Amino acid sequence: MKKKIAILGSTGSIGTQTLEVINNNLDKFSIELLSAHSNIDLLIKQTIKFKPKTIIIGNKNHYKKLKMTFKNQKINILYGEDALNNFSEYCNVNLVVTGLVGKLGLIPTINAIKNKIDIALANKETLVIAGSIINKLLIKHSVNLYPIDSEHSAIFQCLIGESEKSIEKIILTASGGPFREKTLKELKNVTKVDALNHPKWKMGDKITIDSSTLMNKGLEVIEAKWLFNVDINKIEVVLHPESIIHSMVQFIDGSIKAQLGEPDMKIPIQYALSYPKRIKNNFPRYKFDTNKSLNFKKPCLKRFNNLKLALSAAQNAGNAPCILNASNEIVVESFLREKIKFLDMTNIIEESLNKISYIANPNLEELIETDYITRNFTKKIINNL
Ligand code: MN3
Repeated sequence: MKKKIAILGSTGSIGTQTLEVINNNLDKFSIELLSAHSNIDLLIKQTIKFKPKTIIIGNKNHYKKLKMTFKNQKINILYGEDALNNFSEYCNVNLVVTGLVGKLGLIPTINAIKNKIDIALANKETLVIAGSIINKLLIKHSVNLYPIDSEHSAIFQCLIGESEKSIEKIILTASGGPFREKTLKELKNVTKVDALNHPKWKMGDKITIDSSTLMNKGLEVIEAKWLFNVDINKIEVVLHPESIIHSMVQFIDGSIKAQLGEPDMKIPIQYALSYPKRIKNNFPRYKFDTNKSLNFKKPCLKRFNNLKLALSAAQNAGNAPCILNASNEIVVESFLREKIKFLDMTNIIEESLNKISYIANPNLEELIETDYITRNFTKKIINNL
């Protein structure tokens, strides 16, 4: 029987690569639902090719065109955030791939869990905001969540056959992004174009900016904490510019396992879809004879204050990671619109973390409220700059 799949964010970087994987394995997977924000032309192409029963477009302005395009066909066409949040009502699937960006992924993920749909998660912000709530729901509804993030897929693979109790340390590798070697002075004037030019990974704009500020690695530390149930103190970040080792686990006997490969998101995506099996593919292989060295270095928290802020938000827990994430989403958006400079981002996030009220054990409503207040607070700071 084919595994039935829904993809949220099908026109983004994760969505398109998921469809590439599925296109190579049409005997194993079928597409039941696709959602896209506003890239209607690509959504139409994907719909013609993969024949989902339901499609959701975020931007209402495109709804009419979709209706016209598929007017004589039995495709359920929906629009808006409500439809996305409740996507599970409109499909019968075994697994949902959430390739959504930012907080937008939170409610659809919660609804998927409540409807007993397994999750392949690329949307790390969901765990950053509400990891504790998500984990409780996963247990309550016996739902599996498989990481797509390459580092977390690596750790997941290293932990097969191991028990959580024997983990001594998780070692998250980081490419360091395009500004790894830049001084603080040089970072002052880097542009959006420089930041979007990632040396190793081709990804969406938001995560590429997060990689250039190392916020991405901070979010990934928090993501790892919830995925693998480990204390923040047991997670170490190591710069590894070649991005060949995708992450490692050190066990209590001193043994270290690593997962390696070419930096290609299709590998972790395919594994999340096929787990516990592996599927043969023709993706490029890592060649030890042409790649001479792998390098490692400690990240500089002075130059990359975002990583420090994320680690301390993770330590403080409660709604602190939610504040960190909400403020970060707004500053990244403003940096992309060239309203603020590179180093403004980290200063504004720090101010948000200092000023927004702390809640030790927030429920979902309090987290949504924190997110809302933080976004407004951050926008105000930016407008007053
Ligand atoms: Mn990653």
